[in-house]
Amino acid sequence: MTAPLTFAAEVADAKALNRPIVALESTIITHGMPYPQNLETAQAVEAEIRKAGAVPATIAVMGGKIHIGLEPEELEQLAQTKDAMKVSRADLAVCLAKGATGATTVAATMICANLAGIDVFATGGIGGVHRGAEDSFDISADLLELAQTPVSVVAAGAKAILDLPKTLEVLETHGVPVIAYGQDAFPAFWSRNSGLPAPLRADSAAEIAKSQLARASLGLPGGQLIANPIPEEAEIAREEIVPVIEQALSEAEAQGIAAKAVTPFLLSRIFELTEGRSLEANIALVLNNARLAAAIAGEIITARGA
Ligand code: PSU
Ligand code: MN
Repeated sequence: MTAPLTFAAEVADAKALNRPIVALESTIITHGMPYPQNLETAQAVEAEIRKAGAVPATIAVMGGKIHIGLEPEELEQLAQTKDAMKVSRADLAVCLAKGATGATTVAATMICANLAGIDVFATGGIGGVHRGAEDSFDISADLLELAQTPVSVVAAGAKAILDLPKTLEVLETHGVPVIAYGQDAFPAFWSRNSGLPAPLRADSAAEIAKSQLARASLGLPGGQLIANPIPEEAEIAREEIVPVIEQALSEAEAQGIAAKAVTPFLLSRIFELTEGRSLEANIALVLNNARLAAAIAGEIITARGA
């Protein structure tokens, strides 16, 4: 049995013409942002990728198929689906078997992108090691996916709702290159600087493309995490965001929120508590990541042709 992939027309054309393609996840749409901003953001991100000379492929599971790229009406439908499954590596096959609608996380989107021959993926933030993981064992499958699936993921670092030092440690243990773009510090989503140094740094899309290809040539499995800092004008100061994060975390604990529900709960509380300010920043950083991902996808094609 081959993987049940179905390609949007635009993505099928791009593949046939060997044009750069950027994969996009869908959990950010169904579980990461409220409607209608989720739809507006998804559309804006796709437009940004086209403007940068690449083709967007938003990935989701619908009707027993993995969709590589959504037609405009499919995207609208997904953005309004209230009961979409949050699909990570563990859930993908079950979601397909059920014929359910599933929104793919970073981990599942990497798997699907790789099956579709797409090398680069843009998102907002990745999952990581949750605070208190020493008791809860809550470590996102995103980290282990980066260690085994050859896709470069462009994100704005990880949110400070996570334990960032432990997240970096787990990535290092599993041999995942964590590469800050254009600076030495590891960015922390809403803030450009987490206060932690990034293990690696790159200053051009071409260099990032070359290191992804070099990894493959060495027979090393896995991808790369490209940590792209939020644009300066969109940044939220740490003093402003840290107390909000602390409040959301203590509410989650008090309400006994666990497992897959933790990240969506924290995201929606932080949006409410900042009255949309966190959402604006979130949108700005995703657009910024889309631009860099498009450039990397273009450079990979150039490097392969050379
Ligand atoms: N972090 C964010 N926004 C998101 C997510 C994480 O800042 O939307 C989503 C992504 O889809 C990510 C997933 O892959 O949550 C991680 O969930 P978990 O921690 O349950 O693996
Ligand atoms: Mn988790």
